[in-house]
Amino acid sequence: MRLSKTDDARHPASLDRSLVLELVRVTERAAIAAAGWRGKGDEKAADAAAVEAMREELGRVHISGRIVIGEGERDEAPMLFIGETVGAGDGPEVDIAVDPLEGTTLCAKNQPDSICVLAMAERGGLLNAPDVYMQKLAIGAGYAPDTVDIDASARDNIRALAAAKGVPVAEITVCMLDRPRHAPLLEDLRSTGCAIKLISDGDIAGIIHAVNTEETGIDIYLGSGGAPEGVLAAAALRCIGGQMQARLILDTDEKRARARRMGIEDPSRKYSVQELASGDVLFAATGVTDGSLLSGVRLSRNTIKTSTVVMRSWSQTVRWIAADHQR
Ligand code: VTB
Repeated sequence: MRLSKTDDARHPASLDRSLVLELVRVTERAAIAAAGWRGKGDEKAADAAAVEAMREELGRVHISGRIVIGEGERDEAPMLFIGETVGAGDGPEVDIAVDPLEGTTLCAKNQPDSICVLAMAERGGLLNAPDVYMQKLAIGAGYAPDTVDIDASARDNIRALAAAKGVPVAEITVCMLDRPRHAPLLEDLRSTGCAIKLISDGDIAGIIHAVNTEETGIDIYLGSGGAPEGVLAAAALRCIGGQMQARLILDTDEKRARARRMGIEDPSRKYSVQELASGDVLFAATGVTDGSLLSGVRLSRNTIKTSTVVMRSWSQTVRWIAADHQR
């Protein structure tokens, strides 16, 4: 992954850098637990295994953690619910966003790109997003800030991006979730002649790929997906660069009220990467099934191999960690 130093790096390094390795242990443990459920057709069991392992391993980390993005509200999730206190309780106060098993369906069907994800920030650093849809747009670093805009039509954005990149529109590749709700967006994009990579799940990886164009060939991520996944993707982008714009889709009174309870005053606010994840941020993801970002967990008779990426916003270091665990 190409590093792109940005001004972001110049905030104080408030999170102890040794936490980087602690986070790797957490997502590794979750991935190993979920791997036992690959291809078993049971999404709930796979998710529960990842949640339980992640929570247990987090309990060993010397932090006073608070879950701000998790498995849901306290009454609907037994563990890693929003507001839950996690960690050993003897360290810095941090906020944590988790997606213990991103792509539960992918895992249950043993399809590519199921990953375990966690981000950590200083207290107040992560948007407390309700579990609603979020409109998302992401492009790589190196474009002027006003090149594309979430409020412009997809067609205009693709044309502007192609012009800024200096290529014909036909050479622009968009990544988006393959969903019926995206039919109008798809039609608009098709009219431009651009290429579209449709993914069945996993838009955290989709957004990371969109800013990593040289390796993936993907120029832009567009469409709506989960808001929690949007905050996690922004945490990664704080570490690797790239632009993102997002807006919560609060289309009912109930959703607006829920967002208000979580501190969101303006329901139509447009968020930048920095507004989704600010200050010092760490991000870790371990592969469960083989994917375009990470290899999946390899179980053999004596060892378990895991593959993790861990990033730190302050230094913009991206580490790829291949681990052999003794069974
Ligand atoms: C995405 C994607 C997830 O949900 O956010 C998506 O990242 C959004 O919800 O992997 P819909 O499935 O309702 O479109 C997932 O696909 C599954 O949680």
